[in-house]
Amino acid sequence: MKNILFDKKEFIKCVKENVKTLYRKTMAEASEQEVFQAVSYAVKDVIIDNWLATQQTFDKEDPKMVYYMSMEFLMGRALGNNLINLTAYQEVKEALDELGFDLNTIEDQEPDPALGNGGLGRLAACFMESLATLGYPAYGCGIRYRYGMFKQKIKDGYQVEVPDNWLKNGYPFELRRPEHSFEVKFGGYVQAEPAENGRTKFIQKNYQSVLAVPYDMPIVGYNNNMVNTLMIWDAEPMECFELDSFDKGDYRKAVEQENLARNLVEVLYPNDNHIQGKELRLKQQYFFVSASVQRAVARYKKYHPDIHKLYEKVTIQMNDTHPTVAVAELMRILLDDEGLTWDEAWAITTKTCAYTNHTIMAEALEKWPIEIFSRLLPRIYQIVEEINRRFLLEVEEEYPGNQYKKDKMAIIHDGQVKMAHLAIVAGYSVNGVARLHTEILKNQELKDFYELYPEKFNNKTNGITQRRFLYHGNPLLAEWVTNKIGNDWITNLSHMEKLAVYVDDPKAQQEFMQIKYQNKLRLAKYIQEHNGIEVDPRSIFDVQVKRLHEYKRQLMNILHVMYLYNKIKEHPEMEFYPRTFIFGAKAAAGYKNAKLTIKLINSVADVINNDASIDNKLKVVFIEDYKVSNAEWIFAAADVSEQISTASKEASGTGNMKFMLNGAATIGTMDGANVEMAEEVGKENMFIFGMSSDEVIAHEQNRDYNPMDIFNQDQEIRQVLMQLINGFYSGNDTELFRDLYNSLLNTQCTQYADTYFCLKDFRSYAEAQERVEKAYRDEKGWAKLVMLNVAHVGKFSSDRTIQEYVDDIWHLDKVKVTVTE
Ligand code: 26W
Repeated sequence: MKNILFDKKEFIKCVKENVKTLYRKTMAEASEQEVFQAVSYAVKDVIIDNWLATQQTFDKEDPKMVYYMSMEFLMGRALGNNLINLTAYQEVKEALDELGFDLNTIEDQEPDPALGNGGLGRLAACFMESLATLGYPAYGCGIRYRYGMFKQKIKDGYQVEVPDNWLKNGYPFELRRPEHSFEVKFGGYVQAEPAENGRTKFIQKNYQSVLAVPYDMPIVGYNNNMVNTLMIWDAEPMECFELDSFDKGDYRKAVEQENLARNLVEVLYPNDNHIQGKELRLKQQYFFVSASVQRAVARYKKYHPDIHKLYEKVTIQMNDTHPTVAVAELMRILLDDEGLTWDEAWAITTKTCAYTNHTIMAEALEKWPIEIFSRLLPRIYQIVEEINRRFLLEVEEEYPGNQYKKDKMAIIHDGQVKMAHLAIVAGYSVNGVARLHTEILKNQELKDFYELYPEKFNNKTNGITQRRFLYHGNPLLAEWVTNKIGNDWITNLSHMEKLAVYVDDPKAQQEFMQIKYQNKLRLAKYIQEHNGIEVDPRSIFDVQVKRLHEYKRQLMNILHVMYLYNKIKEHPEMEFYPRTFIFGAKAAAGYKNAKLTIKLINSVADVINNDASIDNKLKVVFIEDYKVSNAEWIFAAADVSEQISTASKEASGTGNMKFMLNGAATIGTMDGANVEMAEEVGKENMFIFGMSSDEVIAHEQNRDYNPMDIFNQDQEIRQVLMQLINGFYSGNDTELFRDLYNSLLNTQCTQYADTYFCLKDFRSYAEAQERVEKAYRDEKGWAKLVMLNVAHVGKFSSDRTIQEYVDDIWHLDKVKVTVTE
């Protein structure tokens, strides 16, 4: 099978052949899952040719590579996007039609590879796609979790977590590469021995080890023959050792090692923005980082004799602090395996590693107890100690006698290893993910480091890939855009600007809103099938989909719904444009208030959706199992995008950009990338409300906010809050939602009540929602507003973000791949 791109017949033949050899079946006998597998293998065949050609080009041209290290890659389904990027979607669709199958249904058979939690993991996936599309050589490095993000079921209004066995039918787009396996060592102790050159050798003894085996996944660039690689590591027991030690009678250790391998990659920690400090998580981190750094160094050494110039060909980007042990692992390899001096090794490492910060939430900052860290990684710990020792000398030099500074900035302090400090000290670049976020890092959170190393700090505002979130997710709008302005937007989103000439054109407005309506019908059908709730596609679809977290304020959203319901009940005559409030969110399994918020949303939905007296003016829907695949449909169908985090808390957000791209209007705070969206499209074309980040930070510092004042003064807010504890939404159970009530008002529960200022911002939010309704009633005005949003979305392509990383941090050259038959 050579080229499906232009040969439908060949493709059909290949699919039939695959069904036969894989399942010993004819097409008529094959299940949809089996057809999915057969089609995917046929597609992989095509990809492989390009993949080989890409590797050959790398071998020949010897370009610098970025190794993007991330605990999470939230890839979403591959089949549809691979077809789009191979520019074969239409042909394959037609081929499958001929075979009597619908491509959409076949795509639906693919499990969502959900090897990530939320924003950070999905960003990594967008970045991989943009790198390939722009023609930059890159490896993604991660973990092949057996179980990804849990599947969410809603039972009796509560979230229930169900394991996500994504590999159960086999995953056609991965390739096991045992020839690139590496050993990773844990525990034991370090022995210092004199070496021939008069130096000291450090040897890890009595350790346990596992074999890291990579699986490669192809990352297909758009229409350019480029195929980069995502390598995700599986852990296998070191078999030879097992037999040996059995012979030596050390059976227990052999079994332990086998268990280590099994447990290591078993499951993704489903926490977002909150660390638990679990030993197994540190093991996962060192496991994939050690294997990836070993592979990077091995690949470099294959072509280059001089290890001192590693940084000329290799750059490592650390996606948050999770892979920060990379710094010490690279030092270890350079010192212990390559025999370099400390200064030589440090000079290389500090030109190779760079760090991206994704959050300022205190509970997300990684700190490891020395006890765990040094026991698990004894040699790595020694190296970190030495990095810390030398760093503190540097601080002493800069701020003589200032012990306070040293305590604050130390990498190891108070019994803990602070990963962010390690990443900043050893990295040559530190970046935030939106302008406001980077400014907060420089002026507040990382102020001390910014003063010491101003040249390291820079901003890279996040972006998203339009190939997935418009072309694939919203084919109707994609086609419309192409008809209007041509298809340059696919690889250069700034071309969307050209739509500006249509925003006042009544025909274009009408077409645009008709497409939105079609997408709302598609989502309404999904909701009917999955939730059994009937929603009116003519109502305003007001959507908040993202991880559930108190700082994202889903609670404020649902409190506002409760408030609206009270108003409608009290004033049935009041004009009210029908609205459907749609939520989708997973809560970390141990996050109580987050889970209770899900229960509250579902309870409010129960009451409101079953109240015939309000004439279908309000509907509330909680979409079960929000994930990349249904996200694409949700963005396409949204009228209103809820981006309502407490200002200063959302580093960037990327959902905000996906909604904007699909023609939804944003109601939001001046937080994260919302600020830059407002700059691009104009504040008047968004619905901005709430305190600024400066105001929030001032209240936090002065501790002068008391939500009780609002409770006492605002009758309507008080009524809503009382409904949390008077059984109104809980079948008379006054205790069910008490914790939520307390989180808003009771100072005994948290350090201070209403930590995220839901009540403080409530009135401003409600008022902004009134503006939304008024704007929506003006059909032409609304069409213009959302079309302007689409026209000004250009900046938020991950292609732009990646180009900035390349220009300012990585300094890569583009590669051109040609495929010869
Ligand atoms: C250890 C637990 C843990 C897990 C994930 C801590 C922290 C994280 C991430 C840093 C959380 C995260 O996904 N942050 C999000 O990153 C996105 C991409 O940059 C931003 O758009 C979001 O604003 C930010 O919350």
